[in-house]
Amino acid sequence: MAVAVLGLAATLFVRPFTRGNAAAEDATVVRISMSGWSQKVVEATTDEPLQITMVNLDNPFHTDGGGWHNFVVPELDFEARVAPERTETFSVDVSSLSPGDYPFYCDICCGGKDNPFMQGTLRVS
Ligand SMILES: [Cu+2]
Repeated sequence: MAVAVLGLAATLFVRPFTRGNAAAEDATVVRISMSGWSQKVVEATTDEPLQITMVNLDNPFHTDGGGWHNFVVPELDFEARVAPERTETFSVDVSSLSPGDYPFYCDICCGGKDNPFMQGTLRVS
């Protein structure tokens, strides 16, 4: 009983700080803000899905896009959005791609995909 109560207390204590901010252990972590991606090249292999954790550093008071960012891979028709000051981990299935370089970008803010800071390369091997 004591263990259960402690467990519940721990859950209640921890949850507000982790909800929406859980990063998968093996995920590739990229940070995004109005000044661009922390990583211009993200590597993946065709034999396993890319686990990517996107950390949105911006707050909701940005007039351009309200602080939201997204991760778009046009080649895959893939889009994931991350709310201001949140962290999301998602899985990208790259198995349909041939090895090579593919663009990714954020097109919510700052000139979108035409802004060099909002672009990167998905490198598939
Ligand atoms: Cu953005």
